[in-house]
Amino acid sequence: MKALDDVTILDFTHVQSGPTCTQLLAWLGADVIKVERPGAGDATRKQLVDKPGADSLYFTMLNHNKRSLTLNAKHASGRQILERLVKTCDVLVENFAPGALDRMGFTWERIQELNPRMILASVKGFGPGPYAECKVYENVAQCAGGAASTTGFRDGPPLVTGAQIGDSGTGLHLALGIVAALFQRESSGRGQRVFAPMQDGVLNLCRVKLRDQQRLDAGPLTEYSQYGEGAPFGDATPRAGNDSGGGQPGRILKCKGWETDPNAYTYFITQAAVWEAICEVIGKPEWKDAPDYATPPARLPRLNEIFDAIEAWTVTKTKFEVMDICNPLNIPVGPILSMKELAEEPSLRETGTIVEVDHPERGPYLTVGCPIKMSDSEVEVARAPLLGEHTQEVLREVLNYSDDDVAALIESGAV
Ligand code: CAO
Repeated sequence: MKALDDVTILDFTHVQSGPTCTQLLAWLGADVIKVERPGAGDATRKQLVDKPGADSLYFTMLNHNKRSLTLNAKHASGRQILERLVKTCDVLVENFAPGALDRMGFTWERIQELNPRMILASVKGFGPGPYAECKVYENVAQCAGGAASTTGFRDGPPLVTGAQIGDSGTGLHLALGIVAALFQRESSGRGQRVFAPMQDGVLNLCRVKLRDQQRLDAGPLTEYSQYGEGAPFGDATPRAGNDSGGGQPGRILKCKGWETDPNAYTYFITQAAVWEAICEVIGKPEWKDAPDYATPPARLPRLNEIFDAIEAWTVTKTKFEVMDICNPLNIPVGPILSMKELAEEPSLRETGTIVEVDHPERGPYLTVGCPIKMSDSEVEVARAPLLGEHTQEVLREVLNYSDDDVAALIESGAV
């Protein structure tokens, strides 16, 4: 048994945002039928290719546990097949450019005529408004959603982050909307539209920065390093470097080996409740009671000095030694882990968060498995499908086409 057994998804997604969503639904047990253009497929199959001739990691790592059906949506017979799939499936997920699905003949009105229980779930770059018609990729969403203006250092340009909050983040939002719509359909009997704009998803993840925007009205943001540095605040939430963003100040600090290892760093949080333990560990016991250091408000203007003193200690230890010493004292710290270290971490292999998958074209590769663990709906990560691998199977099994029908459809170029 899987959580989404008996749910069939017509997966009209491509690149990253939509595929992230449908991959999650597949891991939760849905039958995901990915529709791809004959001969080409999802453009990511052949992007960032590392093994000539094989599907890329870009594609394979976003499309596990799906079936691939090739179908030309602009061919009359292809459109008929799509109509039959709309009648049969529970959810249509798409992240085409604005208007593309309508141009294929599948407006929301038409979809409802074909199947009133159908849930139509879409990702677009922007919601209604001046940019509704724009095509959008990850970094555009990060910039338009407020992440870039608040990431980086005060004296440097805006920065994008490696976490794909625009694509994968929006895919997550969409998946939640789909599951909620499936739940609501149980009582209403009706499908509905689920819409997740990437700008909105990024802004949702930057919620604390809009919090700070409003706090600026009440004066400088005292937990930001720039407050202690005496730099004036402007009229918008500034970039805060590696400041913690919460009520407990934190920084990234050097550890032993930083001169040669770009990831020999730790995140260190000066949790108020364990201030005395921090003072002991870093060899500053006199700071426990000194009026300039003993309370969180007294420390705020001197965070640079305090973190310099902590770093003078962390730099004598490896990032893992810092963990080993601080964790028993309830001092929150975290090593900066590289992708290499994560890929090799045994505990992540054991929980299925890092999985090795075999692929007929590529051989074995690593992927990130399902990050949601459910006690009654276990996930087995299956390799991504080859282009059109399941075309005949889907036509026969899901739509009951005969062998002769399937042969004629292949001959016509519709699939
Ligand atoms: N059969 C026939 N035609 C098909 C087809 C199929 N199976 N699958 C796709 N097509 C057609 C579409 O109908 C569309 O045709 P028209 O423009 O003539 O209507 C065409 O292929 C291209 O679709 P597209 O505009 O979505 O693709 P693109 O590569 O030009 O743009 C992207 C890509 C991602 C910028 C755009 O899809 C987009 O903005 N999507 C919404 C936002 C989003 O999800 N972005 C995240 C992507 S990951 O970074």
